[in-house]
Amino acid sequence: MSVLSSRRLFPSNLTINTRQAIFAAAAAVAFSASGAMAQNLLVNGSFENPLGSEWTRSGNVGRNSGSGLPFNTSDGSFAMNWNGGNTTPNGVLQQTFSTVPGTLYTLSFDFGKWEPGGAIGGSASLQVQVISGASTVLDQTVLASTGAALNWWQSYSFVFTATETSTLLRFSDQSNGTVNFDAALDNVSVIPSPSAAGLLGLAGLMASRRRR
Ligand SMILES: [Ca+2]
Ligand SMILES: [Ca+2]
Repeated sequence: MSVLSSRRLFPSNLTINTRQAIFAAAAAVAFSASGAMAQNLLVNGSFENPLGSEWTRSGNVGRNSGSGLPFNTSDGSFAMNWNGGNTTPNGVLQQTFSTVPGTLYTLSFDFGKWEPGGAIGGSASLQVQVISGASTVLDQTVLASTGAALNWWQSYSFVFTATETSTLLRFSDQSNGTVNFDAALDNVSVIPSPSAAGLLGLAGLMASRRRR
């Protein structure tokens, strides 16, 4: 929508504040509509279904029921448990999804540490890699908070730009211990990010309304 066409939406007898309110409401609707269309590109990202071929898994990482413990979930009834019991922290979990080269995406997930005996174990951490084709476009390691008997879930978000049509998301357990704690992962999503051009255009439109 151009500024010129948007002006025609407003009858001339409306006050400027009313026009601004209408425009802000329209912008909010546009934003929420775009959000509703942004579906998670990952399959079974909250681990609510038994793991099939969508996730490739190796090492000590398994799916746990929140109701059956050993820990609560951050979303739904199931989450992934890393280095369960006193097993070696060597789990790897990955999923491939389709991407559009040059497009910006947002990866979000919840990560936490379950330490029923208190902060007497090591550090729970997870390496997060996104590999688009042969290019590593995201490589981060997150460290869980400590000091709570149940998971202290924390939400993380990262953005990356895909370079190929097929992109791999990989989580690898980097915890420096295992006794007295496990690491936990839940609620993983990848969605296309609002384009920078679109956001700038909307910001400019809002600014032009405010100046009037
Ligand atoms: Ca879940
Ligand atoms: Ca453990």
